[in-house]
Amino acid sequence: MRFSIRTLVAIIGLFLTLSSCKKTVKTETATEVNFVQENYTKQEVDIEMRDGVKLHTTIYTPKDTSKEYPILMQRTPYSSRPYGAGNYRTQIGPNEHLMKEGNIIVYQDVRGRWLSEGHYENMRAYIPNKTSNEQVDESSDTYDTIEWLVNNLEHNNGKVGVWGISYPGFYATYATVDAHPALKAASPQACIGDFFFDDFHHNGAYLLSYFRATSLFGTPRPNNDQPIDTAWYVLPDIQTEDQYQFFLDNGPLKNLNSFFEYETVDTPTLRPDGVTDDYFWNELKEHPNYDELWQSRGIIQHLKNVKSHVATMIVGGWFDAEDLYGPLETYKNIEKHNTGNYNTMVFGPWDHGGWARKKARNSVGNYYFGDSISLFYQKNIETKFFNHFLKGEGGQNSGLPEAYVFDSGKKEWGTLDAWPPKEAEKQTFFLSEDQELTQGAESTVPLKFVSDVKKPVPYSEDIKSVFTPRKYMTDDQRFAARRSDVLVFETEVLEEDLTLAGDIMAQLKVATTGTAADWIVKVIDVHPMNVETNEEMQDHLKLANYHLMVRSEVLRGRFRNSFSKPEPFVPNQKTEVNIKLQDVFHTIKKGHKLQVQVQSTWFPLIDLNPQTYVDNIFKAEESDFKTQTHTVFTDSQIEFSVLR
Ligand code: PG9
Repeated sequence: MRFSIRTLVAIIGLFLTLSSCKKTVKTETATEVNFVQENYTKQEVDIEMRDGVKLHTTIYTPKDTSKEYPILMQRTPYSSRPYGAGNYRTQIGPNEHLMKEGNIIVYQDVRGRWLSEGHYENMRAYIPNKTSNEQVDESSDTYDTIEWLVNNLEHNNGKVGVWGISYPGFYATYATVDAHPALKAASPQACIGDFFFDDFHHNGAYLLSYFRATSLFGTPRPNNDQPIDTAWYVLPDIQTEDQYQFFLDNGPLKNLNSFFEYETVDTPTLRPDGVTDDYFWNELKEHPNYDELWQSRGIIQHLKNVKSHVATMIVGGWFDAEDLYGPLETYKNIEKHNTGNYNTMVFGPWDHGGWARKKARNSVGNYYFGDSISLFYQKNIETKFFNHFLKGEGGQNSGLPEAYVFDSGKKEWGTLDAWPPKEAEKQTFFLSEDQELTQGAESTVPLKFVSDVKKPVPYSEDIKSVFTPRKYMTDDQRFAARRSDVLVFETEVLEEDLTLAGDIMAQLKVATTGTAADWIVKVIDVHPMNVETNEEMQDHLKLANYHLMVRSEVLRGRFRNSFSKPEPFVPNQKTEVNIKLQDVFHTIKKGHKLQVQVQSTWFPLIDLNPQTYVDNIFKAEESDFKTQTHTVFTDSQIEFSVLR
């Protein structure tokens, strides 16, 4: 039997999907005693929403029916599987404690995904002031689901909690909007806030490193969007582990369109006007600016009226490469717009979803933070939160602080009564000549570097094909510091601890010979030359002089004044570019140095800026990409929030 190349690629892609799919669900293995199957019954129901669409819902109920239980629900685009009466997950609920002590645990395929009916929309827009049953969104779907559960499930105590990490975290946030009265506790974790600042974009720069995840969210379901119990999408197979070289050789983004012409769905492949068969790729490439499509789908703007019967605990990781904007902005906006609500945050030294893992040694990439940090969180924070509001007396006295935040420099938990801390003060450093970071600016000197589009600055030294970026957030930055197209500024060896607590604002004064440029700022903790290396460290690296990236961010220069109205640079004109870097809680310890790096390419984490202004980079031509000379002036400064 001969397979066409395309079919072969599809088969390989399907294998990769199954093996690398981000949200694998642990199901029962022959030897493993399945606690869930031993102690829970499972039922699957299709719950009808107000517009008649049915959402597939899997319900695990404790076999011990001598008492009543709260309902803990996760709504997900990643499937409520395994499907079928005899198939059970081996882990259910937010953590093992809540699974073992007994709760009713519910998973639901969101509208348009897997076995649920309807059409999927990424980050479906909220409809305020609904006037008909045809006006539905994730808020109304959650409301209708909770209404059915509390009225139809035996042994439920009438109280509901929601939780979720990442996209499921977004649905948990959504549940708090026009919340059902039975909803008493919500824990959005690494929750997406807005796809223009989380995941697929950072301040308008497209994350090319997310390329392989596109088809998971944009491939139309076959048979005209019918419910399906197996993965219908194929992750693009670029057939190499060297993503840097692949994307550099690929050239302009428009050369990627061919990956999004699907033969497997009943629609023609490339339509005449260049529209591909992936509706999410079409949205990405047709909407390069922060326009109505993205604005309408951000959830942060709708957190102005969270009912006080919903307690919220927002969880995130300081080194989360995917969703950092979301959890921070979700916590801050609930706090800002809803006085009197129980709203708290937990931020630890984790990557994306790290707090849910059970590994004793907690590290991110090369960097070790300590033992059992996530296990401590699961037992003493997350379980305590849900039990207080779903089984206990509820109310403000949960025994938990407003902000449970881990200092990633001191490597210890802090419990604060506000975030950012009220006592934090602004401290400004200048990007000075001689690669110095100084407290004052003597003169204004232009520091120039050539930004070569044929040799962009790698975002990582690793040769690895990622589904989404992750490890780079704590990667060593010496490889970049030693490049001529990366400007480096650092303090002397600190004579006392410097605790950074809150956001960071880079106020750059720049110029370019071109008419377009990206600006990347990295904040780095330079370790002493004589420290012991930890076991997680890659062989070619040592902790001695390790340049730990503590925070990084990009701003696509065209959006410096507005994310909706992009502007070119005027060649060689000194221009202000302000970049907000997400919050940190990190002590640069005595004996370490604080370093700042500035660069203009970060490849292929983000796509390449042509460095000549075009309306839409997704449609740029090869000829638009030009090497330019950029300048950073030494009256540029970086403002930290510092806790004395
Ligand atoms: N926020 C993560 C993600 C979204 C979209 C594509 C890839 C990753 C997540 O849901 O894990």
